[in-house]
Amino acid sequence: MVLNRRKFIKYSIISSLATHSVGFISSAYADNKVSLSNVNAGSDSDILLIIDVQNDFCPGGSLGVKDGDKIIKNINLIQESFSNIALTQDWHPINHSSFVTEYSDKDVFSSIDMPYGKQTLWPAHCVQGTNGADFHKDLNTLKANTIIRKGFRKEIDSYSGFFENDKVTPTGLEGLLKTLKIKRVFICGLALDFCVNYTALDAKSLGFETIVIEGATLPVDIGDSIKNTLRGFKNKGIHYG
Ligand code: VGL
Ligand code: ZN
Repeated sequence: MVLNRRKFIKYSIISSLATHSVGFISSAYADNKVSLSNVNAGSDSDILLIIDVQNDFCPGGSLGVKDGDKIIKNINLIQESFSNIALTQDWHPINHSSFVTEYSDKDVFSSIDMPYGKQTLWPAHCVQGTNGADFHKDLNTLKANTIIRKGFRKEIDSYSGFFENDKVTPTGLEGLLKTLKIKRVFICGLALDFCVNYTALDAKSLGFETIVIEGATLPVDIGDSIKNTLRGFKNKGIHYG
């Protein structure tokens, strides 16, 4: 029965990871904060998107997010409340054009002009079929409806779970959500300032109510990436808390 599957996300679950979130976020952007204690998440029109919880984005990985593995416990707890869950998996060919290793004269984290716009150059990461591309062993992957892979075309990167970085090549996630009659999209995972950010921006512009779960995401933190992400959430009406 639908009613029995609806559960409340207890704020205690979310706040248990507060020490791992980025300190200034809550005070600087207090007005778009949401208290998940009031959000009755988990109805059939809600989905939880778990972005890129893969070994290369966790400590020890080639693009490791500090404490990235510490959010996994929280993500697993949150999953218990949802009947719809989709995982994304960054899935690059070994010679992907976003890898700094493809260029002899470029620095890591510098950017280059691609036909679709500016592209940050990353250390090689999430190479198809490698351990770095696998989901972290602690992540519960059993409940997910589906796994969306992205970034598998050599010439184009993909941060968002919905569209590649050209903003037009779809991953298929939009179609899935529309078919499932999803209204609200809850987003967690790695990294807050890149793939979580672009997934949230696309979710919102596609018309979904969009909530990024603060206690279940962490940033890579390059330049002003965190500040820009949070400003964008605020400007676009993406809930963050
Ligand atoms: C990501 C950089 C490159 C992410 C993926 O998951 O945030 N960041 N590829
Ligand atoms: Zn990538």
